[in-house]
Amino acid sequence: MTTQATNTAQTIDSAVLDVIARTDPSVAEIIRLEMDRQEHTIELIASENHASPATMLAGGTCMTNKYAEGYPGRRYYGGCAHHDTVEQLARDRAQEMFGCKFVNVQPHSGAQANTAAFMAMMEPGDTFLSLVLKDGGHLSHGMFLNFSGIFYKPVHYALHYDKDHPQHEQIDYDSVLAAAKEHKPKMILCGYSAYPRVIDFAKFREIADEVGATLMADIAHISGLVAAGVHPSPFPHAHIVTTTTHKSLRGPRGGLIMTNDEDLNKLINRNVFPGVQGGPLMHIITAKAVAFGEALTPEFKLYQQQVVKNAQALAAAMIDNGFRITSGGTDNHLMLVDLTVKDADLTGKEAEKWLEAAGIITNKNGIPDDPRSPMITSGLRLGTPATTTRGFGETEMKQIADWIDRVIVSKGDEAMISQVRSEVRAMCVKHPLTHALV
Ligand code: DSN
Repeated sequence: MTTQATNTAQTIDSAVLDVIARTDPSVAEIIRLEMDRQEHTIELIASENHASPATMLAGGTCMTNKYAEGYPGRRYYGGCAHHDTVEQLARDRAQEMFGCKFVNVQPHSGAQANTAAFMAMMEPGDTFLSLVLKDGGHLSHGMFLNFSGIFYKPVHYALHYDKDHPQHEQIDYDSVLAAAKEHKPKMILCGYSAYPRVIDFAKFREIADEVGATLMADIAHISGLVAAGVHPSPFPHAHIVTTTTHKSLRGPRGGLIMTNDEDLNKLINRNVFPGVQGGPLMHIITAKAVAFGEALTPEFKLYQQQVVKNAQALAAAMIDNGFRITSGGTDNHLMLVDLTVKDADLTGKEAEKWLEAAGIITNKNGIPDDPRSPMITSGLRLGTPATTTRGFGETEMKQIADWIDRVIVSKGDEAMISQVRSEVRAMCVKHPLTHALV
């Protein structure tokens, strides 16, 4: 990366802030503080990333000024020619990226995508089978306060819980089959928010076929890995695939729904608009097109390979430091750290707070079968998409594991936090985001 490139990114950032500051210095200052936070802390939240300046800027253009309800060539408003072109481009790129026939690029988020997908596959009151939230599922996979638990009937499969079993804390496909046979769900859902292992989509499809269910894969977390061929694809196995666009895929905040089935595609389109959404966010669809273009490059494949190598290096270093990684390791971009083997009283809540003070951003997360509440937890979820974007490799992962260990073993000692904070800052300065992203 050249100095010229670094300067370009810094110039863009300060030019954008100057424009905002002329109208609204208060908001410009908030953005400046957040830029500084992102630049000088280590982001280990598995669902976050740093989108490129091109992606972020595309999302801040005049494309926001247009109502474009409908789809390319069939809109309810005039003046949509360029919105038709960009939406079609985003669709074409997403189809190429995931090797599928139909894509709806309009969902505002992953939860919106899942809502429309559920409506395309089921009637209210229908039963679906998913992984229970506490084992790594997602709110929109049947949590009782979410639309999915209010309007549909969730039943769940489990992970293996048997320390002596080679697949301890991994999906128990026998339990999936048994639950499918018992409950005869209309739909089976796979894809998770905190699951570190490869998902066997072919096996899920076999089970779905055996009970006459449709198969939905929510690949929100792993879609960047899937696009790069670093995790097996849910196609051709899943009938419907949903994802967010801002996690490992490194695009703007948003969602996608994909299928190979023409009839399902019609149902998906109708259920996104007018089913659950009005006017699409055309500026975000424009930014999605930019990010998908980036995801089709050879550099993106190398990036995703490094994301997995970094996760494996971080997991190994955490294990060396005496922590337990659930299921014994990771095949993807994330891991769950069981803090209790190191210290039975330690909670995810405390560890998250101490690490944030030291400039290492994580989230507390339940571990499989966690007796503690989701606001306390026995674990931390760590992920490597964002740190890999800024150019960290396996050496930095080992260093990060050592910092985490020092902060946690010190039980949040202020002097230790302050020491680690300054070392973290120095590493961030050595790997500037502005440098990495242009
Ligand atoms: N909130 C996201 C995550 O952190 O995994 C899931 O939507």
